[in-house]
Amino acid sequence: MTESQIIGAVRHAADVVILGAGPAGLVLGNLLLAAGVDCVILERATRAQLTARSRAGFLAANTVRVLDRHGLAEGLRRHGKEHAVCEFRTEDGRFRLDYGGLGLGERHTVYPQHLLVADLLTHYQQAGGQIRFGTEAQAVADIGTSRPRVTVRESGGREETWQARYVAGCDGRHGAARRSLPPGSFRHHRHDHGISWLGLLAEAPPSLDAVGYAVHPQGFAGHMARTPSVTRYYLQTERGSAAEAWSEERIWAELELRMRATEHGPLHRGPIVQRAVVDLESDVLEPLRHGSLILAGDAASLLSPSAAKGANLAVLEAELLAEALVADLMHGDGGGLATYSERCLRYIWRAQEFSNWMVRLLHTTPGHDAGAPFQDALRRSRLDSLRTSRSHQDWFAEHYVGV
Ligand code: RFL
Repeated sequence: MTESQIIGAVRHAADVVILGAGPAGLVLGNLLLAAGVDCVILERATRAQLTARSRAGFLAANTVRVLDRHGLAEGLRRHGKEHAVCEFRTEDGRFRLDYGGLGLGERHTVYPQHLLVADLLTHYQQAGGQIRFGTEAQAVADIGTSRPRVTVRESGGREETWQARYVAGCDGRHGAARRSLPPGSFRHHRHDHGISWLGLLAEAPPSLDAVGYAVHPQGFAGHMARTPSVTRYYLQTERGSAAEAWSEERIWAELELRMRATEHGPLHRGPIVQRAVVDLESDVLEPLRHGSLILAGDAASLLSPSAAKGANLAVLEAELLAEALVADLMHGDGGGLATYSERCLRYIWRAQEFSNWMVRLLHTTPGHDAGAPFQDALRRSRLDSLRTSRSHQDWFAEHYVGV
């Protein structure tokens, strides 16, 4: 039986079927629509779920430029806040880096991902874009042909089939696009950092005017502003521990200890409104294109959240993919699609390298590891170099804000 027979009769068609309405899928959808390409977005979640999902917040200067270029930056221009300082708190004291004045002189814009997703969605729908919510892609078949098909299950349980010229897999790490790649047709580079974070959202104003990175013998703690009344915190936690095992009192006590609040100032406490354990893992799929199925965003590569790169790469890749698809479908020029994977992988590996460096900068090595004292001495030296060396600071700033 061929793949087509398994899937059954075609019900719908679009030139480009986009799986997933995260930053990657929505930027791609908006750009294709603006260029007159017939496309549809298939999204598993409901609109309400999608626009309530808090995740990223730090948008790189390049991300803002991409969104600006295509008229998609109105919300973040109006409500986002520029940000350019980070503060390290370690056993050797505290230092701040005004990264906006270092390296290429670029800054972040802090704008919560769910607000960006809501803006992109509104823009897409107001421009007449097709999107199906509550529609879960099951599999993509016939990717070796110019008529790939996507089977979907609608929220009522009904199965349908979409036919396309290209399928853009923007459905994240656990999506149907990755599952549909033929075994043996790609390399899956994977790295588990062996570290877990308890990711928290507190209904409390930021406690410092900088991103806070605290390195402590008890483990890492992080502080990142989201809005004037909401702050994201991270606490390194034992692998396998449950988010619910932490009482609010214990969370604040641990944050204050690791961030050395008695020395550097108190934290603004408030109710913890979201919590989830994140295992720090990274992966890259190579190549990103398999015939008529092309990956972008987290579906292409997962980054540990240590350097806040995932959403930024997703936007960059979506722009590259949109340009390549428009050139192919509107002008018969397949050159961009032929080089898409190679071009994205250069950005992806640089972001992976920096994120990996950040993981090693921010975490003490577990005590039971025989090499722990040596690794910890290296980490302290790395932080010292970052505190004192202007060229190291320039390097950091360029990679921290850039993609
Ligand atoms: P998304 O945003 O996960 O969107 C994928 C969409 O696909 C849908 N989906 C499906 N739809 C149809 N059929 C299926 N079979 C489907 N399977 C999934 C999902 O419902 C979803 O709507 O992927 P995309 O577009 O590639 O964007 C990636 C970013 O969301 C991600 O990299 C960032 O959130 C990572 N990240 C951060 N990145 C930054 O650049 N800056 C940050 O400050 C930052 N902070 C973070 C983060 C990730 C975090 N988590 C989730 C660990 C903070 C956290 C806590």
